[in-house]
Amino acid sequence: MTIPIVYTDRHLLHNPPYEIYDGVKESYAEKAKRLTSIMAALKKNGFKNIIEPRKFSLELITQMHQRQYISFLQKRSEGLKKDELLHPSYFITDTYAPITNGTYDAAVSAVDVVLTAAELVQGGEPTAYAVCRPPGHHAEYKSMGGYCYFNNAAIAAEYLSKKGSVAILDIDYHHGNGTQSAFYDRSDVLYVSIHADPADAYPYISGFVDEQGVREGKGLNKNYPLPLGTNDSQYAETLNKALADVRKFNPKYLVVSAGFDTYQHDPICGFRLTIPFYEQMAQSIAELKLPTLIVQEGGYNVKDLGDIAVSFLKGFKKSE
Ligand code: OKP
Ligand code: ZN
Repeated sequence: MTIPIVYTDRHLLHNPPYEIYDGVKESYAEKAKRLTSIMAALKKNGFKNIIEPRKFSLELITQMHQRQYISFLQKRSEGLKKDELLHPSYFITDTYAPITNGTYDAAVSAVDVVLTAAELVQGGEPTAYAVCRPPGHHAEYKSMGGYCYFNNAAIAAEYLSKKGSVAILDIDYHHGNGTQSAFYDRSDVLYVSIHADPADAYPYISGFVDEQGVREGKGLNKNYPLPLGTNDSQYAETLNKALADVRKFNPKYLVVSAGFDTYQHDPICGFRLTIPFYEQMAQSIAELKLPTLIVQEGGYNVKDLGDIAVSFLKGFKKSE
């Protein structure tokens, strides 16, 4: 049996035509085709255990997001015509998370995907992969931003944390400000992130080394910013430090916020990781021998995204 892959095409409902960067309209990098690329490559490479998500109660979203925020997104989304785009004035941190008619439904579907995969891991599956979009790790308690609306990984980690402690390893190129803030004062959830130095890259205002958690969460937030141009061996060295943090915390579950925008040919990012390195990375993660939920975050090279995902999953298969 191969790794269960949870996927639904309801994400297609969200496909904004453009984003605004420094006042200029650009093509939207977080394209629906990203997941098409991943699913095609997985099927082609023998990952055939594909599962439709089941519907979860919306109450699980309210554990990580304010009710007014959730209903704002729903109402604004559903009030739009098919081709309308809204950059709201409230509940938003930047110009990279516009609302369209299908945004709310797609965002809810991503939560269903990640919770279905979390449930499998909780039920004894060693690894499950949630192929979801829109991504989540920039979404905070009451704000959307950076292509994110609901924080899929945080909602799943919260769900798993009811049964035991959780470590979140965020390997997306960008710092997951939303996930960090969700668990910043908690002792039962560790957040460890490797990302481009926020001095050079989005989200600019968080992801620095001195953000280490507060109160019961003190010491349980770890940021590893890396310079532009980081390559495989430099990344591997930092990954080992991050994995040592996870080992020391000794959690019951691991959630990996898996962004593939660290890839050398990503169109909007600046690291230099190669496709075979993702398998190596996954093997090191799998050596933790923890029940692991993989949550799709970023990754914008539509053409190569599928090959990266396949390489990554191969690293987990070896440990089965
Ligand atoms: C989301 B995830 C480029 C600027 C856009 C927004 C990045 C959001 C990344 N035109 N910056 O973490 O991959
Ligand atoms: Zn990213």
